[in-house]
Amino acid sequence: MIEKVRELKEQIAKFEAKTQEELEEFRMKYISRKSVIGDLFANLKHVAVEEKKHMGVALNDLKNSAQQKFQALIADVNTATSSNNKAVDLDLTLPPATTHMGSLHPLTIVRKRIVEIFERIGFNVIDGPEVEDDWHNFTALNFEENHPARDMQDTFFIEKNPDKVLRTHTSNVQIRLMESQKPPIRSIMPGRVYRNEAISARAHCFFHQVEVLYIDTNVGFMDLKQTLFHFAREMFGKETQIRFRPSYFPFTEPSAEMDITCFICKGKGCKVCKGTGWVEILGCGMVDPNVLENCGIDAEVYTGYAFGMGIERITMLKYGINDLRLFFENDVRFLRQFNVYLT
Ligand code: 2NL
Repeated sequence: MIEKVRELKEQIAKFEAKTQEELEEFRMKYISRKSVIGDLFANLKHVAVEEKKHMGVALNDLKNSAQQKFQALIADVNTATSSNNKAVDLDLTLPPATTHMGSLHPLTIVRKRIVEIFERIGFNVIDGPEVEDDWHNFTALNFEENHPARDMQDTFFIEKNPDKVLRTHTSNVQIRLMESQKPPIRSIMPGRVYRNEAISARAHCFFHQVEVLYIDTNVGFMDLKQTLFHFAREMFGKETQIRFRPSYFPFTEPSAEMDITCFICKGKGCKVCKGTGWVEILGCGMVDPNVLENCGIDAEVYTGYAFGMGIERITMLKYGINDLRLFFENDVRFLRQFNVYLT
């Protein structure tokens, strides 16, 4: 029997396994209850008393080496099978797996571009409150007492404080700036504004605006025109032409609306420009002297221009978006399309 134990020990030491099947073979042969070692343990009762102790020790030793070998074989088989797979799957010449990048919201892309254009020619960005008092949102801007914009139908009022409204334009920031800072002023104010409107494809209860203000001595309409011409060419391309149509705003005099040649059809006439070859992009004018005086700026010494544009409108034109609601629903199928920074 001791000879048998020695023989088995040798077999176990020599055993090699590369597959799960070979591993199972080892288990059946040397580990399981019905293995040869199990049989030897069963035979122990027939062994003579004086040899029993010696045999028991030898069998236990055999059992332990079988167990240890089994663990080692498990490790061997694992590395053998996984390194086989790796050798097949691993192609170091492949490009890395794509990671999903987030994208900027289209309104953010356009706002950043507009701001960048004006920062480059010396304008600084100013921010201000979205909940504003009547003075900074209406009165200082030369809105008449009974102007329709002051109506509940058009403006959101704060219930607990009838003097407070959700600003209807970013001009409140300009008023605060002119009240607190002497000219020259060259600033750009991007921000969210609110109007009490029913939500549709063409209107929403909030949207985004950029307004620009320039106050100094000797600022004239030609400065306004040249700045806007520069802006139009930077924003919509070098070939872009501009034209002005007379308009009216309470806070500017004279006032105008600016059109650019349609950048889709290059002025030939298409759906975007409704066949006219021109699209309206902003309102502008020379700051009304009353507004300057309201802010403590001497209108005999200083003049200025201002203009404002809706970011949604510019974005819709630029990307051919036909429904305002898409901007605010955060549908990833819509947002995902803007993972390129278009200029
Ligand atoms: C538009 C037109 C405009 C202004 C905004 C302005 C501000 C001050 C004084 C004078 Cl403090 N003007 N802003 C001027 C002309 C037009 O916006 O269509 N916006 C979407």
